[in-house]
Amino acid sequence: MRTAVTPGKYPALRSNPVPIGRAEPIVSLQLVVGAEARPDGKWGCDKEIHKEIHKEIEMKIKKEVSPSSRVRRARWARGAVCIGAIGVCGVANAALTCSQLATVTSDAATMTAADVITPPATVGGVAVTVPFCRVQGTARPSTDSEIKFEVWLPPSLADWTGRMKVNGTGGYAGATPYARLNQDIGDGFVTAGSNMGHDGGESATWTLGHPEKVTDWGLRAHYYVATAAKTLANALYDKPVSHSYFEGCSNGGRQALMMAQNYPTLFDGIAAGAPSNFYPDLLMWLLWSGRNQTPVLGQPAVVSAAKRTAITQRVLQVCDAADGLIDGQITNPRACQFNIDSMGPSGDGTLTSQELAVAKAMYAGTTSETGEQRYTGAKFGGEADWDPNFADNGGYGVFIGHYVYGVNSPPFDWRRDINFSTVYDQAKAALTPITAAPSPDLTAFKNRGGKLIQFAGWNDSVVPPDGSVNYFHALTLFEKVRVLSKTSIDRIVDQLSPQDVAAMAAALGPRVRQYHRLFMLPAVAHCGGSTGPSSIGGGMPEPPQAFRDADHHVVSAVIKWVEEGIAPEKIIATRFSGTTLTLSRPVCPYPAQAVYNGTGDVNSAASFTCVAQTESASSINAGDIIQIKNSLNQRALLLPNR
Ligand SMILES: [Ca+2]
Repeated sequence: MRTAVTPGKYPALRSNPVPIGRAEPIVSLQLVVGAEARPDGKWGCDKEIHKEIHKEIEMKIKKEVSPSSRVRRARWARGAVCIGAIGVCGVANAALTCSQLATVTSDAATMTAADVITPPATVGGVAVTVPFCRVQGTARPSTDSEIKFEVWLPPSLADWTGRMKVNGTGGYAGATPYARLNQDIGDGFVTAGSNMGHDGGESATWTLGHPEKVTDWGLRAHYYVATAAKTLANALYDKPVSHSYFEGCSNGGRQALMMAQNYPTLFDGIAAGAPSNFYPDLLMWLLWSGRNQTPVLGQPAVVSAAKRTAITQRVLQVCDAADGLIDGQITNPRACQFNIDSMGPSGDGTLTSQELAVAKAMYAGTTSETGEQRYTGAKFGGEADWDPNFADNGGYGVFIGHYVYGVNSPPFDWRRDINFSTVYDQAKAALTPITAAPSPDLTAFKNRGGKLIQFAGWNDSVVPPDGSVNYFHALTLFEKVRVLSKTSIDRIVDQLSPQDVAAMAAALGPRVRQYHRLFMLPAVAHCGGSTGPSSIGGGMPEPPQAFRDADHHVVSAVIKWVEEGIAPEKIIATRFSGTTLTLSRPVCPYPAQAVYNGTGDVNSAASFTCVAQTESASSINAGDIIQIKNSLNQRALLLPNR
């Protein structure tokens, strides 16, 4: 079954399509200016002149709108911060009308329409409820790019909170998230979203022969969307955006971490849900779990839905009470010890040997043909939420065929051609530069006051939740090693032990929680679903408006953190039947856990308290160490901004 790709079968393996390490615009500018300024007229850089010019540039940069933005630095230096055909350069000095926004240009983007929308009206299939200015535009950072975006702006300065938000999208995107824009505009945001550079949806056919479109989707689309949104807001209100936010779940969560790592000046607050930030590894996990669960396309899954539910029920019998309350939730699945063999042929026979093997593969995580573990897997308790068809429905294998191997005929048949050794390595090498956001180096983001709320469901089998926990661990370890030499860091990472991880979580977790807080949701699947309370927004289900506050809603919480300096000590996750609240439960900054007070309604958050926990070395397994190393070893993967 584990057929390796025949050597040479797909010779069109792509070389790295992204010019990593190309000069930043400001660097190029300095060199050019320095060269032109040499008194002897010769081509080359005079060191002293270069220094003087550098100083002058830096002084002028400080007066720019976003002084920390390298992109704006370069644009200022080119004299190119202009607003459209009316020729307003630099900071806008006169507010434009909505319709005049059609004349605005921003970095690589032009506007295609700008209209006042007045309800009742339907936009993108969504019935809008408040008047606003709708701007449509297209960004083309490459000749093959077509990033179609929308920016919705409150009609007047008085209606605007001063906030801007860009909304990420899951999967392969391909459509503007209109419902999210509609909610945001009602909440007074300047709000934006895009197709991320293609209209192809989940089929992945749009990727074949279009590496620039893949780069738009994977890396840079939101840079242009955010830049356009800021420029438009400035033009409409004659006032810059006060605070910028980003939210997204799944691939939107990956984009969220991509923003924090690679575009640290764009956003002040970020909500990152179930992030697929170890993207190439995640892609391989989806194929691993897909092929194990459904080895033959079109045939039923090996482990039926009824059997998956039976496993979860058995796991709950063993692990539900460990948190002090039998309620169908396992507060910390990492502490759950369950012997799946007890359900196999050597146990009570609930599972056949084939079914048992699939369950074990899901828990084990991606494993190479020689038995080397490569990525973590699903947690105990989430079996009923396993999705045997996710890989087929998402076009992930097709993506590898198209992008990594550049083939359509013969097609890359992922069930037949995938392996978790060479293909894994080739796909990771090709995809990392434009899709992965693994670096724990958030220095630039946190130094300018950025705040990041990360969250995930423990029952998520699409993006294994250990990835979020281990990114937190990588952040704590990076706090320890950040000042050391590369050689020293490499040695520490190479020798990393569970004891190191646990020790740093205890010692430096508080420092990380000054800018990053992780909330793990029990009995919640991928960006929602399952039986637990999951309405926290940010790409998870949105609670009703009355619950859209900093206590219940991650985006509202990150806003409060940024604007008032008050960090969330808990998020009260909610669950509704229609509009009726049926369940609420606090989730706590990891590794703290919500503990039942012993009295009171178990369905009410008021009956629970966040209690600090100590991360135990025994809960950190080999797969965790792989992920943490994966993050730390890619600490320098801070890509060119554009
Ligand atoms: Ca429980």
